[in-house]
Amino acid sequence: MGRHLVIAAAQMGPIARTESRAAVVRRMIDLMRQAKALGAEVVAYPEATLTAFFPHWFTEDEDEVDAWFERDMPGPQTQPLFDEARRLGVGFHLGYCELDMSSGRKRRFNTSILVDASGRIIGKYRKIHLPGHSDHRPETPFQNLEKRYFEVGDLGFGAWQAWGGVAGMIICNDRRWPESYRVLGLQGADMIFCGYNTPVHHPAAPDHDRLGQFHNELSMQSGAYQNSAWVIGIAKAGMEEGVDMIAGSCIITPTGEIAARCSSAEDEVIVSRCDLDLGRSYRETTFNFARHRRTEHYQMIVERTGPTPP
Ligand code: ING
Repeated sequence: MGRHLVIAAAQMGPIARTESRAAVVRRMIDLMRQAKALGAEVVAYPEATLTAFFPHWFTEDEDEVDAWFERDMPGPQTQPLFDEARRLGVGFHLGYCELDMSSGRKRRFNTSILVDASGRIIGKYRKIHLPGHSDHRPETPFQNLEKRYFEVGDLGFGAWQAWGGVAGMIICNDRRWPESYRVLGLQGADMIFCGYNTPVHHPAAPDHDRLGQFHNELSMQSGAYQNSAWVIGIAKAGMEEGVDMIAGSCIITPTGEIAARCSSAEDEVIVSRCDLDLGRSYRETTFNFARHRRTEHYQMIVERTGPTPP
């Protein structure tokens, strides 16, 4: 009898700048109930689930920026989500914007957590690959100011024993970098959760737009296959404050196949009964790191800064 876990991806449609946390949490609870009714044991929400994706616009008003962040998790506005999860007996993944004061100064991170059915936070991750720019670019149709509003994550890529397996997290742009998955694969991750807010249009490279959904799936399918892990990609989707974002939330098997995919750009739940042993034959053969990886040789290549001179 394999280790099975029913995982749901709870895709969120657009969140308005003026939408209250309470209203968003009500939407999230509705999705959690739908997922539970479909047999879900774990419900995964997107990156920065609680608010509109504010890095898409510029502000210098520090109080306005701080209003997009959570000082406590759970806090008064997110406690109802934790309470409902406990009532339903489900665990969840949550992406949110974290304001941390523990070091005596204000630090802001693009963060995600794993929470078990009792409401205990199993693990926390802070986004490492921050795309975009820190300067205001008024000439572009929208901004991506993650480098302005967030610090680079300082927790590395962690993996934790959870739900009968090993779970890890990456966030959005992290999914485009193979290292993100590999560091988790080296820790034996069976499942990797990845929320994202991805505009259809890429102002810096508009010719990439037509391949946005393809690159989304290519990145996550590759990461899943090359590290023998389930990858759960969860979008904040649709036209949000004038920025159209891709949907395509999906649950990907360790073989690299898409087991379930959302069909809308709205609030939508998909579920998959995940066999956590499905990656075993790959980890023991094709991707047997101990037998086949040769990091000592990689190190030599990495030290080179360009092609071998003639
Ligand atoms: N968003 C986008 C992402 O990596 C992006 C930014 C889009 C970068 C397309 C490169 C190409 O999906 C976030 N929030 O990282």
